[in-house]
Amino acid sequence: MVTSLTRRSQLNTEVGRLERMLEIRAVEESIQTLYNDGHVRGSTHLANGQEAVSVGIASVLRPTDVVTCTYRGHAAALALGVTPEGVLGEICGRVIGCSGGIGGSMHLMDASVGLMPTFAIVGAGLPVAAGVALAAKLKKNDSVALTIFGDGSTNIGAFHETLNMASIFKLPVIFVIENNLYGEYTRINLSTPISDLADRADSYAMRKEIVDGQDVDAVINAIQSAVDFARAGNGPSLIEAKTYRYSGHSRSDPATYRTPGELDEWKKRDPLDIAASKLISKGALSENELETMKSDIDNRVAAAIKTVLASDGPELSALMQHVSAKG
Ligand SMILES: Cc1ncc(C[n+]2csc(CCOP(=O)(O)OP(=O)(O)O)c2C)c(N)n1
Ligand SMILES: [Mg+2]
Repeated sequence: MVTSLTRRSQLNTEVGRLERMLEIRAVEESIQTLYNDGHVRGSTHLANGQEAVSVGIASVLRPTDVVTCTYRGHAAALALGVTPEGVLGEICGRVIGCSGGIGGSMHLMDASVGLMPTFAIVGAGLPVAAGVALAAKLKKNDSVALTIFGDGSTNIGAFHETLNMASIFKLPVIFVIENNLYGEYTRINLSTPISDLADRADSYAMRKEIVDGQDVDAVINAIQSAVDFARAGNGPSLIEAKTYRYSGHSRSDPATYRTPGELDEWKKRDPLDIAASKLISKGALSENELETMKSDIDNRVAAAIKTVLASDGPELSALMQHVSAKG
C-alpha cells in the first residue's frame, strides 16, 4: 500500500516534484467536476496555479515537522503526501477520506506527515503553529512548524499577535503568505495599503523574504533558508510567495471581478510549465516521458475517483467521535 510517508519521499527528486505538481492540478480539476456533479457538499476552494508553493514547502520539511494551512489546503495535503483517495474521499465525505469523511474539503489532516487539520477560519492556523513551535522549543526536539495562509490573512489580528510573540520568543516557526492577489472577491490594492506583504515582518524585527511562487526551485531555496535559520535556534521568518489562483475564490465563483487579462498573464508563468521546461531543457525529461507521466496521473486520479464514489459515507455515530465535553 502507498502511504503518505512513501509519497512524501517521492519529492526527493526534481522529476518527483514535477509529477506531484501535475497530480495536484489533475486532482483539483477533478474536484470542480465532482462538485458540479453534486458529489461535494458545502464549499470547496481550489489552489490551481499555486502548486509550486505547496510542493516547495513539502520538499524541504521533515514529516516530523508540523504544518497548518487554510481551507485552500488540497494542494498542501497532496504535496505533504496524502493520497488522492485520502483527499478526494474527504472532500466527498467518505470514510476513506483522510479525516474519516467528517471534515470535508476545508478540514484535511494527516498526522503521519505533520498536517494538522486545515483551518476554515482566516488566520486561525498561525497561533496554532506558534504553539507547536513553542512546544518544539521547550522539548528541544529540533522540529519546526510552518503555517501557510493568504494575503488577506495578513490584515487579521491573529497574524500580528502571532508574529509579535513568535519574534519575542524566537520560535522555530515559518510564516508563508500565499499572495494570490485576492481575498475572496476583493483585489489586494482595495484592502491592503502595501504591495510587498513581507514588509510587515519589519514591525516585528523578523527575518523576511519575497519569493517567486511560480518557481518550485525558488520556493525550495527560500523555505530551506528559513528552516535552517529556525532549526539553528534563530527564530521565525516571514516568507511571501507571489502567486495566483486560477479559479475563483470557491466552488461556483466565476471571478468576474478580476482585472481583464490578468489570468492570461499569470498562465504564461504556469508553475508546472516552468518546472517541466527546466527538466526538458537540461535533458532530464523528454516530451514523450512528460506526456506519459500526465496520462498515468490522469488514470490514477480517475481510479481514485472510482474508488471514492464506490465507498461509504461515515455512520451517523461518527459525529460524536473525537468530541469531548466537560460537565
Ligand atoms: C475570521 C474569518 N473572517 C472571514 C472569513 C471569510 N473568508 C473566507 S476566505 C476569506 C478570504 C481570505 O483571503 P486570503 O487570506 O487572501 O486567502 P485565499 O482565499 O486567497 O487563499 C474570507 C474573508 C473567515 N473564513 N474567517
Ligand atoms: Mg488571497
